[in-house]
Amino acid sequence: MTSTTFAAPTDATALEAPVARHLINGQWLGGADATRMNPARPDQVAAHSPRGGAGEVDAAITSAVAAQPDWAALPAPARGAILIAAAGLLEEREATVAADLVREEGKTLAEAKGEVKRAVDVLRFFGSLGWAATGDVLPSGTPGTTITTRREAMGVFALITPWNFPLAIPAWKSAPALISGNAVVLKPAELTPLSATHLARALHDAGVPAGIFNVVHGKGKVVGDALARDPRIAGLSFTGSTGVGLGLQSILNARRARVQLEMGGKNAVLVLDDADAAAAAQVVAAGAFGLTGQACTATSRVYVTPGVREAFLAELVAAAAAYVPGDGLAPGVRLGAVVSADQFNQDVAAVRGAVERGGRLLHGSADPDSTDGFFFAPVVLAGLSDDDPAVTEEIFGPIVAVVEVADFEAGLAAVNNSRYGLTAGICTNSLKFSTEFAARVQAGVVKVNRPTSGLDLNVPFGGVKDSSTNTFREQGRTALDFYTWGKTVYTGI
Ligand code: UN1
Repeated sequence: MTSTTFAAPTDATALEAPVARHLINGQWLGGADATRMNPARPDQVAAHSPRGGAGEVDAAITSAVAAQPDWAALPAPARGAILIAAAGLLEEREATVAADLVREEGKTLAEAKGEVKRAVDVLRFFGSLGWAATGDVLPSGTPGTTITTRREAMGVFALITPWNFPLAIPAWKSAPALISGNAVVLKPAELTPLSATHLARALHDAGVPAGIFNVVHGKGKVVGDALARDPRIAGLSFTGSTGVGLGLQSILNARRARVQLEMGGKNAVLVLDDADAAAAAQVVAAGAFGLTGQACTATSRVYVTPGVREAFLAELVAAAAAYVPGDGLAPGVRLGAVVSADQFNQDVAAVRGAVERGGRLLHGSADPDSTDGFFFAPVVLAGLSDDDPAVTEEIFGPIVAVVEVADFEAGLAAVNNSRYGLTAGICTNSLKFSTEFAARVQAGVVKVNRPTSGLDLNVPFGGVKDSSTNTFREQGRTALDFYTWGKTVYTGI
């Protein structure tokens, strides 16, 4: 099965799936060293990709360092026009890009198309910021003096991105870096090499100069580590697990380079007595089971007060039944495959452990069959204690634990009793409780009567506690702060 090939590799015609390539100094390079199987079709190859090493990282950074000053010297609207042209190319290629994304990641076609649209919108949003003001004019206490602030490119940024949004996350890190005049070296997740290559191809075809946008595929421990340790990298933005993120942070901090981390979550929703039980169940199901629960913003804990508990659980079980798992490319499938055997086994182990500790399985199974693909029906667990690992630890699957709490105060305390603080939700019709919740919850994103996952691209995103570096936010105009340094200019005339 061949849908797309990148460059014109001599060996690719013999291969049965698309081939991802490194993009280094404007050249498509690398062989088919790694094979990615489709998580929904265990016998189908989804992609081939090269495995880079220190040599590829060095070549990419060297070309980025050489090309960056000319890129930064271009007028910002000219850089923006290239990003906007790349958005158009990605949009034209939507059918291929979305299908490749489904085959390599497992999510549904509707979710993949949504992700392509998001990447397109991100490129257009940051492209249009080429025309926007990037500083202020301020008064000075000294007569005859004006103060202006500027934001300037910093050089070369390393981006390390996960498999769960393999197109949108590379886009929302690259676009603010590029519009600000930086060069980029992207290391995408090894499980999903095609989506990042589609982004690279759109940027390359739209006219991003050689060396300004580079992709090096390969293992995190090899490519990611080499990027983090290279002193020519001005900063590194990472989305992935908390363990890996904290390791990268210590490398970057040692040489005082800039670092932005988006890591784990254990996002909770508090459902109060006054909520509409059916609407709350839809909100929780979308947050917990959408994207197969494989989002760091996914809902995985629910605290519910006694008056609505029974009705909410019945509605949640009914809502879960509508998330039929299967091949994301098949019609009617609402729950895509789990990304890999490792993740599938972790999900199974988490559910089995919870059941062994006395958890009641209200929907789903502790023994799913993965012979025909990593399909995992949504799991609703009840009867667990507050400190059960299924209630406190990130699982990253379509699994939600429901715990009863006495009232709003107890619920808020339970939501905040976590090492993580990415997103948090409340379902209520009370202005008083929703306002109190938004003010007192320890999370970077708060959703009232809306799923914890799903973000608008024009507003800041990031978490607190172990979810994030708590410094620079992603997305929206705020994203530019990470990729630029500030300068304050006093002018006397
Ligand atoms: C979303 O909820 O739409 O990796 C995006 C993640 C987050 C992005 C979530 N950084 O899941």
